[in-house]
Amino acid sequence: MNGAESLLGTLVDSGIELCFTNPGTSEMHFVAALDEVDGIRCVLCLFEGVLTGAAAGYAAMAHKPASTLLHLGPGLGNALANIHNAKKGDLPMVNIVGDHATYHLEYDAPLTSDIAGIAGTVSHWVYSSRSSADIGVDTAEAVRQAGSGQIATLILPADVSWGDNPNGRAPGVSVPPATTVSDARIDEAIALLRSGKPTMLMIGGRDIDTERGLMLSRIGKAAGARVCTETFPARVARGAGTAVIDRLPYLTEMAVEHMKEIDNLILIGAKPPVSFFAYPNLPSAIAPEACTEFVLATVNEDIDQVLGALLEKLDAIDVEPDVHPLTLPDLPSGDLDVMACGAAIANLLPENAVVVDEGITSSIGCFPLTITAQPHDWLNLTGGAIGWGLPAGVGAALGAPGRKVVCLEGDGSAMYTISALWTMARENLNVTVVIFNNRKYSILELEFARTGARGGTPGPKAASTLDVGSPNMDFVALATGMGVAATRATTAEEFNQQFEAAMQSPGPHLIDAMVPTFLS
Ligand SMILES: Cc1ncc(C[n+]2csc(CCOP(=O)(O)OP(=O)(O)O)c2C)c(N)n1
Repeated sequence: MNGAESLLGTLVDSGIELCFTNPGTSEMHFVAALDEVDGIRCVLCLFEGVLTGAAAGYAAMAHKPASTLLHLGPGLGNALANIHNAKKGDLPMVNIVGDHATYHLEYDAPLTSDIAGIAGTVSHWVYSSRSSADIGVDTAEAVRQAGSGQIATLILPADVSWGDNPNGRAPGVSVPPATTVSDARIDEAIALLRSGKPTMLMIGGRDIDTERGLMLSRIGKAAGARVCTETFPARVARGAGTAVIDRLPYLTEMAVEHMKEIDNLILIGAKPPVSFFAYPNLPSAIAPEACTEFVLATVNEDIDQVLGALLEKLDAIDVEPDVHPLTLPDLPSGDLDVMACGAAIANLLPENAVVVDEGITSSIGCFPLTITAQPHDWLNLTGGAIGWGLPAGVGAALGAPGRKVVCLEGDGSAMYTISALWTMARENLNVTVVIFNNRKYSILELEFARTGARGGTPGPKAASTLDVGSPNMDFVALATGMGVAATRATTAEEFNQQFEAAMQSPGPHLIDAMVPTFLS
């Protein structure tokens, strides 16, 4: 057995079933090992940012990491933005980055670079394997480090990959359960809830599933506390039968307003809320200065245990949660705009769908309209780096087989990682992409005004940097050029018909929805 075979075998024995790849010469023995070691599916992506975005979407749905295969420092560099997004969402990933053979590094060949330095910016753990005999153990350690929410990057020199490994595979690793929260900490939270002061429970984390939401609603009602999710949790269950829970608004002004009466903020898997950006005259921290922020559970602690304990101690088990009914908006007619798309999506979304949200300004319209649709999961962009949505759609489809995935995409965001469409076609993934083709970086027009730059009004050069409509992008041509069936919708009736058809047939589809900007 060579090093690469030992590495792959150890991944398989640790429950890793997927490797998103974009290899080069230094990874050829790894690639060869894919045919020697059973149990791992390899999915080719044509740009490294696609494969790490796919790994993030997969982890959100599968509750475990995928592995990635990246080509030295430049391949890793291309992948960084979506590793960053996964890191901010506390989603696990095991990156394998090929390197030159150890003895070749001193020659400073063209692709030589500081891989560990690049990896360190987005990884919790980085290690360069030193010998073929140890690669199995190193791989097991990478999986252990990734656990349920960290980024582990293992550098694999070519000679470690091709050298003999007398030790074979290392024993597989299983992820330990989340850490339990002490009774003392739970009692402190209860004291805050009983303090008589206005208190908010804010939940976040990798997965706010239906059960967690319902528990939180009961607890909030029993304690007389407001309940809220963080602005962009990695995954949240929504739709009919899920609990009525506010989401902290994105805009700083609105978020501050949302929390201005709060004296105690109890955080469950959520971080203390902060403004997405700094703006002149707006605070960075969202909660009022005098508010007590209390971390009841971090994202890596046992959120179910904490919610269960609160339910019991507050006598909330029999409290009826506030639950969304099933209420579908009528199918729209006439001109096509974001609200019409949102109404059609809400009306036609199948039960158990997964919505990947990178619709940027267009999602402001679609989000509220879908809250009483059929039950579904909603994946958010956790790290703010756009170019995540289409890749995350790839990963979500692979991590949740049998479920329909709907990607809501801004036209600008889609272009960063447009080659994800090719992987959707090649793997025949059950993904419907809705492009909100508004021909603008619309959010940046708003942000320009909010920052107060140039008095809030862009000059012609500035305006040209926010306008992606010249030339217009033809997403039907782009998609069909990569093997994805695509149609263009210019009226609400066309959108209804195309979205319904896409919901009823498996495989990838793209709808190029010609809409005015939501903010116009
Ligand atoms: C990696 C990265 N580059 C640039 C940005 C800045 N940025 C934020 S939103 C945006 C444009 C989004 O445009 P689009 O997807 O068309 O959505 P719209 O604003 O029109 O709704 C840009 C460039 C970013 N967030 N991340």
